[in-house]
Amino acid sequence: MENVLLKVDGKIAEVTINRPKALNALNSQTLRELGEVINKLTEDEEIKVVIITGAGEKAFVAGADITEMQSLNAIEGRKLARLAQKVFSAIETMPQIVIAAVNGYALGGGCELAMACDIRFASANAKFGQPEVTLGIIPGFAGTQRLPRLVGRGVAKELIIGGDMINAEEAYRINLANKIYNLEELLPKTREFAEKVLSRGTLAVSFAKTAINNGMNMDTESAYNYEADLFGLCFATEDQKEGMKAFIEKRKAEFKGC
Ligand code: DAK
Repeated sequence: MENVLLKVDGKIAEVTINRPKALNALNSQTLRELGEVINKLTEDEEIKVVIITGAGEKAFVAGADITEMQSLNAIEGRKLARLAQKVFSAIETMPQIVIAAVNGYALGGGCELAMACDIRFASANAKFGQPEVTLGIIPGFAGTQRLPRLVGRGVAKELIIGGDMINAEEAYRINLANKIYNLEELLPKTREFAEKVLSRGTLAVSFAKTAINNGMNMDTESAYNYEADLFGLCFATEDQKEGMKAFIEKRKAEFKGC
């Protein structure tokens, strides 16, 4: 693959969008490659955490590729949007925990990619934004849907309608970024968090992700029921038995992910 790099270290996979000359902008080839990598990782039961980042020190992803996009007709535009939406939904629903290490610009499709991840850690130089209206379009990779769910309707409208970029501090303040680190610390700290996730009951972690994602799209009573179902399912796992036994025996649990 040319534009997406995959590095696997034990149970952690690191996916790097690799078009630094175009600030890692997502053209259709990059989206297809990202889709292939995500599908492969989804099927890989050894992998428990996925980190997504951008190559270089300037950008996570500076958006969809404007050069490629400028000449699209309506049908081609729709096709591109469906391609990206499928890839981003696959990221959101994969059983592994996905962390975006936002190492610079996360604009347009880049901000939408970060929002499809479970958690966003940002470098101090990161900049977030949905500048689509400055190009005469609206966010089309689910930004109008994921942003209000993350930061609230009013702030999402301000960002999408105003089209301005915000810095990492502001992204942190509005809950778009979970944490801010110096650029050189971003990946080590992200890996540190990934290691922590690995030390937890991996099935429980995955169920928790599913409960939050699916429950947010249900009415509250159905969501409570759904949570109870998944809570019950935990008692069918070895991890639950080991976790509670270890607590009672005052030792650290050794989870097997089954
Ligand atoms: N696409 C293509 N190339 C890009 C790019 C992008 N999004 N962003 C940057 N580049 C390229 C620049 O053209 C430049 O290339 P060369 O001129 O060197 O060949 C190189 O990356 C370096 O960029 P700059 O020279 O501009 O670097 P600066 O530091 O001066 O500025 C910047 C950095 C991030 C502020 C600036 O590059 C910028 O404003 N970039 C555009 C950011 C942006 O507007 N992003 C949102 C894109 S719109 C759709 C659904 C969704 C979407 C689209 C369609 N469908 C329904 C079909 C999503 C849309 C978007 O994401």
